[in-house]
Amino acid sequence: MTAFEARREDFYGLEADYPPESVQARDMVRQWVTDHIRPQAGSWWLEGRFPTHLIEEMARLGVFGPTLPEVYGGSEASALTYGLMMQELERGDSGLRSFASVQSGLAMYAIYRYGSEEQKQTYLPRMAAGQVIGCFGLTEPDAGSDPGAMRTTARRSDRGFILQGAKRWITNGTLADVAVIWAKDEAGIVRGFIVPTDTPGFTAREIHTKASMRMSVTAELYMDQVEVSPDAILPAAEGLGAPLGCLTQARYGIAWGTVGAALDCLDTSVTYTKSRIAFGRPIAATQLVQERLADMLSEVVAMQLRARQLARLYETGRLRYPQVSLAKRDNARGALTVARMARELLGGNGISVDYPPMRHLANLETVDTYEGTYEVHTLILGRDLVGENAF
Ligand code: TGC
Ligand code: FAD
Repeated sequence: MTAFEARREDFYGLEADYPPESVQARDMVRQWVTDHIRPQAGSWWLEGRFPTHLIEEMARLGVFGPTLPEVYGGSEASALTYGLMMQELERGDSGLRSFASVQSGLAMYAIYRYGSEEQKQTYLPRMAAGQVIGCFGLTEPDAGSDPGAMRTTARRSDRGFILQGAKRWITNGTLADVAVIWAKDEAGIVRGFIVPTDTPGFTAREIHTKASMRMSVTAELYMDQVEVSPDAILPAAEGLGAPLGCLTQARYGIAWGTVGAALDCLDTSVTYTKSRIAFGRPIAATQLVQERLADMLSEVVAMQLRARQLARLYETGRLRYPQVSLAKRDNARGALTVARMARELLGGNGISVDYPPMRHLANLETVDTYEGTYEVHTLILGRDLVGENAF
């Protein structure tokens, strides 16, 4: 890395406080993404294909459940290390980070936080190894921002529980071996279930119409009288707070991941504008282009500071979910702003997947929406400020 590159990557010198193991994990993931993802990302994105052949390599990098105890296949990594891993995956493509976020922050975390000891031992080590893929079914066709309005039901049967309903926009839905499904019981209380996706009555159908997040598999799930055994229920999950607790983990990963997408856009813009000649000189030597680059840097630094402080709060047990909402909301929006500026600076080339900004820009439209839209996080912050629920 040249001195110029190092400066824009870490303009405020945050890395000086990073422990060596965090830097090492970040660099390892970054190198892997450079070697295995970047060269193909544009074509996989156009084809609408997730590189499933790389799942086991991702597992070897340790990006699935890294913060979990070793006994469950984790490496007891810090929140900072986890964040930096997500940053490097999303530098490659938001779909790659999404795959890891859903596997780790949503599916594995749900089992770790709300599962029985037997469920943890059965699933977590194999999920960390990439041998079992998970998905997380909360959103429904008619319940997205307001998951409390879900219609999927779980009623007791002689042999366990019967699930009935549909989920929509489920990342990894057709790749998953197990789905963590959220459903209301007879009393209307939200419960979580680990559902093997080969259970009779369970169908996953891929959504092929996406113009965003194309390197990620997204699906609809249908459950028609799906009967699961009594030990499929997550015993410690009772009420909407349980799935929302999982969202806090994934939103934390997004706060970091978006920094990676923004850094990639900034890097691409600097390199491109230094070599692109117009009116007899590099466009980087014009004032308007430099202003644009400075604006991008300013946004990136603000995003990095939010993510870094979030890691500190997490590691010291002081993290409150509205703080995560602020970082998710503003980092997703910040990355979108940076990607849009990068796309403009690349002119006509900016709309081609031969360069990353348009791909990041399109992906970030999803990132801005999923895990709580900009408006939802605004209202979470409003409620935190004034104590009034305005949803
Ligand atoms: P509300 O009354 O606010 O909350 C019910 C209970 O849950 C608690 N809680 C949370 N706990 C932990 N983390 C959070 N983020 C929490 N948010 C709320 C809350 O304290 C309460 O506990 P208790 O003990 O008092 O009962 O419930 P509400 O129905 O008013 O919900 C409001 C709202 C809008 C905040 C919530 O429903 C929401 O966050 N909506 C957005 C839905 C969303 O983000 N869906 C994401 C689906 S998953 C996904 O998109 C995966 S993308 C793939 C990837 O990550 O890459
Ligand atoms: P809606 O809730 O219908 O919102 C539509 C618009 O109305 C938004 O702009 C919203 O901000 C606004 N709005 C809603 N309520 C209010 C209000 N009170 N005040 C002001 N504005 C409001 N979900 C999962 O469960 N698992 C997954 O793995 C998953 N992966 C996803 C992958 C992709 C590619 C996408 C696109 C989505 C994914 N989601 C997943 C779903 C995602 O979380 C939802 O799309 C998101 O929460 C928004 O819900 P919705 O699409 O139903 O929009």
